[in-house]
Amino acid sequence: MSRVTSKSELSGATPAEPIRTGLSTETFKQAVVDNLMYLQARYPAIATTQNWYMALAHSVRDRMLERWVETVKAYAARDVKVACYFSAEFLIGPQLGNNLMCLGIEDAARTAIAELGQDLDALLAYETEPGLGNGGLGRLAACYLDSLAALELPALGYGIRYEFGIFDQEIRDGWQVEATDKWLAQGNPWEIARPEVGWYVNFSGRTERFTDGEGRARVRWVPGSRVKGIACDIPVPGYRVNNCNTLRLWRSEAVESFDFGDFNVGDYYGAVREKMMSETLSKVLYPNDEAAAGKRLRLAQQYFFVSCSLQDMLRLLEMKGAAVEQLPELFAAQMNDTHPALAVAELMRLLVDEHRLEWDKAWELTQRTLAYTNHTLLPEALETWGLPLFAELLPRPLEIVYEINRRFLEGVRGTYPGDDARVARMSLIEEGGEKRVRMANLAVVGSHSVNGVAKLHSELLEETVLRDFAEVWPDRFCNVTNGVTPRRFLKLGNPALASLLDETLGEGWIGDLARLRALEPHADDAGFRERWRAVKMLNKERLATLIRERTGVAVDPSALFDIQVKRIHEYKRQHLNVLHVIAAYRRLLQDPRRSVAPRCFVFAGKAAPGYALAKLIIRLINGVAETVNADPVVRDRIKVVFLPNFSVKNAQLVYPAADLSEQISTAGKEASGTGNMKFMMNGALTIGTLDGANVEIREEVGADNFFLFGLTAADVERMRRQGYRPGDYLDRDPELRAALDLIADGRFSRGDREMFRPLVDNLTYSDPFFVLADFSAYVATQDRAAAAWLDRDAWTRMSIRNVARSGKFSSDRAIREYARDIWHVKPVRVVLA
Ligand code: F58
Repeated sequence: MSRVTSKSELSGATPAEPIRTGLSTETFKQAVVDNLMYLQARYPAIATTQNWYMALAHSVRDRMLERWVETVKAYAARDVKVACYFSAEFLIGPQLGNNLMCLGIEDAARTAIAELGQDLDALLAYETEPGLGNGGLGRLAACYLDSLAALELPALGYGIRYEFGIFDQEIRDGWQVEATDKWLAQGNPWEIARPEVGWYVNFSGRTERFTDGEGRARVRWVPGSRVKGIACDIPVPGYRVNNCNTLRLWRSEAVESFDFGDFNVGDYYGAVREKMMSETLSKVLYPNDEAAAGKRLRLAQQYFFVSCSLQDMLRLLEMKGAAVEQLPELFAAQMNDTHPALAVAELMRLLVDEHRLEWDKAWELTQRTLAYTNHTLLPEALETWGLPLFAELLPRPLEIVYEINRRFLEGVRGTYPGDDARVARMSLIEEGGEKRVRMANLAVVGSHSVNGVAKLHSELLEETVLRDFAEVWPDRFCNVTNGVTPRRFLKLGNPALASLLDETLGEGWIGDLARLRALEPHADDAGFRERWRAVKMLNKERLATLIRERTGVAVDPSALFDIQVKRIHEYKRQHLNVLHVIAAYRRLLQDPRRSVAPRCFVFAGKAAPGYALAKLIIRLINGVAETVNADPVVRDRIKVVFLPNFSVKNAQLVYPAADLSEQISTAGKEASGTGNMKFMMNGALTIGTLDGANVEIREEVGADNFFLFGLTAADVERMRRQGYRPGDYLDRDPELRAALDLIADGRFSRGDREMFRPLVDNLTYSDPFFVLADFSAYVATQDRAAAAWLDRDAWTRMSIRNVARSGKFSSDRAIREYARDIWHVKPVRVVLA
């Protein structure tokens, strides 16, 4: 193969740029060709898309490495405090485009790739994303990593390197079918495995008390098995800064030496089995289910990643040359929900058993280091682990939980003598029936800070599930409203809007999203509104193409795009949306000449594989789509689409194309929502309930620019107490009755009257999420939205205003609050040599 060599390099006219870091087109081309050759033994004439993608990804990675290394050095300084984000999920999305954008080398790459006869967009589309999360919680973690790096804040993400991430969703005969996500099949160019950074994690076995050489009573954990965690690091470049943070994910591996005993006595297969079990630990991400199920492997995963991460933190502390007592001055660890809550017990174990600190000192350090973010109020989603399982898998951590609990409850009894009910509620152990460990209680007790993720959610937390704790420690509780990164969800996903903003506001707004407010006066400029609509149209055409490719359905980009994308769950009420679609369909059937603006209803989202009703809702959406899209009377006015396999990658195409954002959860159930923010930032108007961050979105944008409907959280609670009867609403509202009857009569299931019976019965007889109670208000508000859409200029003004007022929902704002109020970390500028 002949080397692509630049003329200047040959002539020696100018000093040659280093191939692995240079940014000129010639150098970049050479780098890509070198990476074809030296990583893959391929040459351009025979290279596949995979080969080109890998070669390009490695060329981009090479251009990040110096920043990465210098960042590690800068953060290793003795006086730099580092924030560690502990999360079982990081839904980071495709990396290539983001990294090109952060480094500011997209143009260089595009030109180089084009000159090599390839198309950058095709390579971007080719990339498989790491689906290492279920939904909002995992994506939030990824947005926060992005902001931490962009704000030059010293931070590390700690999590699990699942071999199989969230399942791939296929739709067959309208049903969701799950397929394994083989994201690593072609290799992952973004990670660097560090076999030299590994930690041992104990499981099972027993504990022993002994007296050490200094005469101190101590405990030793004699494990039944041990697993090794190997660090796999992924760089997290900050947008246009030198900081490049690290996402450190742990992969489990068998501990060779541990098996030797078996091996030596001839139990070779026993040793191999042990090895297989160890490697199973980080195999698969658990898809969220109706209830937090007592899965042994999941508990093992949680302990595994928490233990590796804490051991790693303590080692980094030592490398700073600091004493273990300085832990809270130099590290803050945020627990993303209760999945990492075992950190409370494990940090105590490491400090007491391994570092030989006194209990009280260790407890003080633990509490000052840890903080906890809650993401749900749903009682069934609060994690608990059965005691027998906990005791068998984690005997030493359980003893520590007991000791924490004993001391804690002693305090509670002191403050509230005789209040046994309170003690029972606050205990880390749930009694009655099978005993269980309550992870939220453990997290609250072991942290100095507890926050909810939107104002309303934080208030409800303090009034309901964590009320007793908020009463004892009011100062421990706070709110940090979620945010999303405008880099990925505005600039990368919506380049047309980003350029219009650059032109209108000047560059720099992306790092200071409050500056979007300056858009407001432009809403009065007819020419600007015209351009705004052109951007939206372009994005709708882009989504229409994707919809066509994935579903075969042709949608009209000039129709109102009404979109609901998120996990499928009863509380999120996709079925309320479907009922409105059916009502709109029926109205047209009854009055075919009725004039309505064409609307395209788009749905996407995965259902947990074990959540039958959620899967039935997907089936219903597809059934309605099949019927409506084929009906000659309505099909030019209503289209219904279920876009399969919602992911970060296709989300980036969805949000920019939306006119109307559906945020219709039962009030009091959605902790925050973050999709609502992504839609807003891309100029969609919201139809929604007073739930989660919707409340603050409405506050920012103003009541006139938000389609509000439905019961409040207080209404819902009151109705539940008084005994809610969904049948009353059916009797009162013929349109609702008719919509439900169409489902029951088999209109959307080719005449099959059984298929949707569980859903119809659920709504008719129990309706736990108040779908029927909110239906008429929802339909009336949808009618208001439809009327508003007809005045295109007024709609565009509202769209502009939504973007202008979206600054608050940048994850930069959220991260600044965490940094200032909870972690006390400060920016560190990274200087390149
Ligand atoms: C989500 N939780 C909340 N959990 O539902 C949403 O309101 C919020 O905006 C978001 O967190 C970020 O704060 C969520 O996504 C999960 O996916 C869990 C994963 C592990 C199993 C149980 C569900």
